Amino acid sequence: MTVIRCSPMLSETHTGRHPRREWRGRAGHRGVMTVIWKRVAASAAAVLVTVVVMVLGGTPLPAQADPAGVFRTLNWEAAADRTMPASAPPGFVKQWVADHGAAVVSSPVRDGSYAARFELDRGDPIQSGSKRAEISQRDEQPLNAERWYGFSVNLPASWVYDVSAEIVSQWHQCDDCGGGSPPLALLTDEGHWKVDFRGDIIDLGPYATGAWTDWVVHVKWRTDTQGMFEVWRNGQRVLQRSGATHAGGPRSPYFKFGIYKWDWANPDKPSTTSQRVMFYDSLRLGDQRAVYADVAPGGSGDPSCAGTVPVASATATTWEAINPPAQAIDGNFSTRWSGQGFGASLILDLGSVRRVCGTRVAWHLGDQRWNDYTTYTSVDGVAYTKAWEGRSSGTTLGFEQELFTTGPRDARYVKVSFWQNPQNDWASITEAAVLGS
Ligand SMILES: [Ca+2]
Ligand SMILES: [Ca+2]
Repeated sequence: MTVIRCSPMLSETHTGRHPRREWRGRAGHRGVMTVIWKRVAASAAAVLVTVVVMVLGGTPLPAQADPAGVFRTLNWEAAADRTMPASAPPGFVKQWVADHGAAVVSSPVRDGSYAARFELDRGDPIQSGSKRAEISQRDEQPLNAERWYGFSVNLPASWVYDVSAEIVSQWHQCDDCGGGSPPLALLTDEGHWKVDFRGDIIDLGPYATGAWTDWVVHVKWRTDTQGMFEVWRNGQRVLQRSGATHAGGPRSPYFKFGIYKWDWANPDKPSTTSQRVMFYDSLRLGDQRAVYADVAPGGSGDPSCAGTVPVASATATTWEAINPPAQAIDGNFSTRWSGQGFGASLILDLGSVRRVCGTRVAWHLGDQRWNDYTTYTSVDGVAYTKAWEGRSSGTTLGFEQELFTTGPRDARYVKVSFWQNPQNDWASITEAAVLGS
């Protein structure tokens, strides 16, 4: 790894663009007083700005994971969403013809009292050029969107093996983006779950019928190397890719779900079934502020990774006096731990050995700069084992959740080690939490 070492800053407390210049070339008492006065004035200005923002309705940062990152929940529990078969729920587009195409049912359900039922018959009329019974997002997704999609699918016993495939969720390129197959799709084919990622068919193994299968898909829609996507099935991450996630266009792909069986539009295509029925529930759509647990069906996902584990205390390998490690676990996103240098580490003590599966870390200035870091765990506080490594997004002040690459493990201590950011050599974490059970 190439480490970019920037000019060290004396402190992160004052975030002037070139703080060292304030200190240099100002010899003597008068110069120091000028500096102090400027800093007092800057602090007062910052407080004033904060007060003005709050008075004008600016929302202080949340004390917990930001539920505002979920911009749409569709689980058919709200009466206004029980619109089928006449129309799609508010904000979505209807893509079925026959009345049996989409309906609201009370059994089976993944959550609450209602779910959606989709039915596609081989003899159904053509809809949008093929055989489908789908609910679609509008084709108005912003360019370079980061999105979380959580949903649950129930394939009944009638979902028998067929040589002809079906898509049950797809991410469709924008309508003026050149056509072709969708860049990402979840499908059933020959008795297996499969993901089609830009023509690469990834087999996820046999599907189960008569049960809910929970899915979480996280995508950074990009046409350059900054893209990525990852997929969880029933709480376990089963797929992760990085790089471009779609071919281009003025907008990001839009989400569709239901049943799409293109072979049925061609009478010459072999298929041994004539009807498909499936159930769908617990859809949550999140943006870049969301984390896994915000959209996971049932709000849980992996039962061993159901929520945050209380942190008993925090320490660090280094810190500046006014930003001690305890401020990384005080529930306040406006206070932080700041430690200087390559490898500066925050250590969270859970008080006893727990089953842990990931971290949530919120970075100071996290919406302006990324941070490279590694997460380690330890049972005894002496021997640490790497659990995850990577880079924060640089796009949010809220929590960013990362699940351990190797899955849940037992640990009492979780260490977050900072390596670099593009601005300076300070590790500054406003809040950190541990996921587990
Ligand atoms: Ca429901
Ligand atoms: Ca804090």
